[in-house]
Amino acid sequence: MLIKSKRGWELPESAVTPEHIFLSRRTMMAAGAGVAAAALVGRAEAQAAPDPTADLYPVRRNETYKVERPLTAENVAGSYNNFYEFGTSKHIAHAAQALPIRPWTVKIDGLVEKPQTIDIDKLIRAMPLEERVYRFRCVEAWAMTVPWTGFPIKALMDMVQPQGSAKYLRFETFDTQSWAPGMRSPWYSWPYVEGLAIDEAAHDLSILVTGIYGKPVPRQHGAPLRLIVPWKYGFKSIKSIVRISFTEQRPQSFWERLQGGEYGFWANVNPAVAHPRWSQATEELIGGGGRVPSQLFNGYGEYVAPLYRGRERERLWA
Ligand SMILES: Nc1nc2c(c(=O)[nH]1)N[C@H]1C(S)=C(S)[C@@H](COP(=O)(O)O)O[C@H]1N2
Ligand SMILES: [Mo]
Repeated sequence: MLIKSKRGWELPESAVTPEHIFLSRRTMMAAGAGVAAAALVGRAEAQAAPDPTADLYPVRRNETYKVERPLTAENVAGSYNNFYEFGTSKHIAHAAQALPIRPWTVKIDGLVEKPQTIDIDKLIRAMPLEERVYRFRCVEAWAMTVPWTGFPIKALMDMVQPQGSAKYLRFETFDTQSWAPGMRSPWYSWPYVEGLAIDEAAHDLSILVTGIYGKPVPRQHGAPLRLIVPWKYGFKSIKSIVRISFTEQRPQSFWERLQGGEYGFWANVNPAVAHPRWSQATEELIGGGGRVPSQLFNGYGEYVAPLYRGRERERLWA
């Protein structure tokens, strides 16, 4: 159900938002004005500090995973975002500047030999950073091609040493904060949570991102640490992570909990399996690249299809 809006690649929000949420937004907007003033003050403070990891960029590009598409323009990718903590529109980049990204710690706990709470700068400097150009496909049928900087989750797993009983990783975003106005919405169950099976997480394509376009990742893209799993729909790629837990039980993710009929745990890209409300056969390249066919596993099937052998009875495709 795609309707042309002013910019051809933008979906009308009513097409991609569960209806009760779309309707409630009008009510929420009335409450939003007071927060804006407080957020302005926070934003000025947050922006003042230089990024303490800026000296690390740009880093060497790993050319293993080739992408045939041109890169999406940096300003296009950086101004068309999904980050519901800051609101349900695509234009949250300005509001997201209120996110304080230092000091920042990541708690790694659960079924690991070396649980720890690690300072973000210590973590970034300890990990093997590289640049990866990946296709990125949102479940809403838009796509971009972006040079991420990050490190394989496998490197973090080697640091904390998962126990044999660990079967899943559960990722969590920061919890409710006054400077994140979207979190005042009663429709969602915060914080944002996502999960991966441990073999998916250990795959070389799965990275924790610290940068983009050869610079530290900006707040609207999920600073200072976000997940990228390029063969899955974009909602799996959780932003601004504060906690990673190794679990035996499969975690329930944010969208799965809200709307399980439309968004499942595995969420692998498959053009042949339609979303209940729209086709996934094609995708719009944001920034004017036109509409192109979508690809099974977003084009990464040669690398990741083996992960799903023996899992055929699961609901693998979002
Ligand atoms: N914490 C958090 N992570 C999130 C989201 C969100 O709303 N909150 N949106 C997801 C969705 S639906 C997409 S498509 C991508 C968008 O990433 P980008 O804005 O960097 O392109 O972030 C994902 N990670
Ligand atoms: Mo998305």
